[in-house]
Amino acid sequence: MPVSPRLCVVSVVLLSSFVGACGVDPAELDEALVEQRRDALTLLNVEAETWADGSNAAVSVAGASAGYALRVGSITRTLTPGAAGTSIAFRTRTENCPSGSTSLAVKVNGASIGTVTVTGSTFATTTLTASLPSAFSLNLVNSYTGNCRVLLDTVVVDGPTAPPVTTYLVVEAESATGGGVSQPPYRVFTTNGSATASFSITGTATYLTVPATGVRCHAFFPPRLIVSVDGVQVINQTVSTPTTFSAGLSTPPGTHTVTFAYADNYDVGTCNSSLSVDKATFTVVQ
Ligand SMILES: [Ca+2]
Ligand SMILES: [Ca+2]
Repeated sequence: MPVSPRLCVVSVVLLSSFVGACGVDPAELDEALVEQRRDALTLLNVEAETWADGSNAAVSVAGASAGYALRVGSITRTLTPGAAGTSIAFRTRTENCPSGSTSLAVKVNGASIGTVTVTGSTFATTTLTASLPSAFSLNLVNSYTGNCRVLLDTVVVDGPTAPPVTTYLVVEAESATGGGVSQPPYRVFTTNGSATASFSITGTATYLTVPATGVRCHAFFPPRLIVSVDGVQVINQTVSTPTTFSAGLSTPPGTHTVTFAYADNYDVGTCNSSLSVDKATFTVVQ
């Protein structure tokens, strides 16, 4: 979900990742928030009864998805999941099997990928792991004897699990309120003080970077940057040259505050010690 949609500009930056900017004040935005949806794991989900033909009947059966299953003898169908799959799952049950079980031999493009053992008269799912192309011929052969049959309910092809979606939320220090003054791209503090901005995230913030620089007037008293999230210090560093500071986080979804603070101001004569802080960029994992 977008972060504070009313305050964010949306555009696609990269295919596989997103860069976001979302300050408290829309006028402060200088980057874009974009978002990537997690790809669906399931590539294809077929109601097997739709494959019915003269040899394999669609039968109404309690507990079946969509109310029907396919009474399978021997059948070959083309499946087109559209992307490489990693497994195929069969939801099956037996029908009229004196011994309580039977099996389905499974071939993909003519090569065996395994056997589905079918047991009992309630539906259960068996998953075969296989490297599946984006389109393939699926062949099923029931090993039944006599009246023992397989009722096939659904066939599901899954692809690899999509990686977590990462977004980046930028809170400009200029958009914070409190001490210091806005001198884009920085908020500049010339006396000790702090400024705070709120931000909202729909995922977990796992990392924070804060670019800053400072003017040092005394070797022993360099400017100090303190960054807090929800009032808890996460960065406390001296800074007198342009530096990007970072910290690991575990900030849950919701609305939070980030505070940029300047400490250890130490002026000498006409030298005016200061801290310039640019922004806080949060890595957010959905
Ligand atoms: Ca079904
Ligand atoms: Ca800035």
